Amino acid sequence: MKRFVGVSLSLLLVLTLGVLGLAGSHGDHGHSHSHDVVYAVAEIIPFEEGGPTGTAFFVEANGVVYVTVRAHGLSNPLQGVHIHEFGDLSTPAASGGHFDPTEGSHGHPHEHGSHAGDLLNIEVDENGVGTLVMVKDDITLSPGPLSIAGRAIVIHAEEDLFTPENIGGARVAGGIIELVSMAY
Ligand SMILES: [Cu+2]
Repeated sequence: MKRFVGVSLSLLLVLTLGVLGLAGSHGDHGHSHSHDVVYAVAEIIPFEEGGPTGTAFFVEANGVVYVTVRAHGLSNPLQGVHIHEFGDLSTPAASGGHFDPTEGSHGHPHEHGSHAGDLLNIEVDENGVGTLVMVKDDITLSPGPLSIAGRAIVIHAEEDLFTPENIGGARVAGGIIELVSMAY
């Protein structure tokens, strides 16, 4: 299990750096703080034994947050994933509702603005391995009202249809989003 997490984290890093076309973007020494890159990781743990496990990797750069999730042990082709308000996974309900700093509505997109915590569904292959990659411009890792640091990422059992009634069913796994320092 530990090994899976390690391997998958390296994979996420490679994927994300590929998306960013990064490394080079650090070359701007002496420039403003807006060029700082911030990283966070969440180790995703099931609420019940035998449930899904995985890793979420977040990179804040260029004013957006790149989100990459890999998980295994998933059971449906599409399963809802959200950032929930509280970094408490002691019970499925403890993480509260969707992170919603702008008082939006659940959806993707939503005419009144979606919840900042609404992510895409994770796409699951026939082996139960899921991947979710997306870019968010309405959350941050750095401190502020939109920061998801210390909050929870939660995977649901079913597809999120982005309607108030169908947000993905039961909460099956989650992880707390923790800032990490990376040296390059
Ligand atoms: Cu949720």
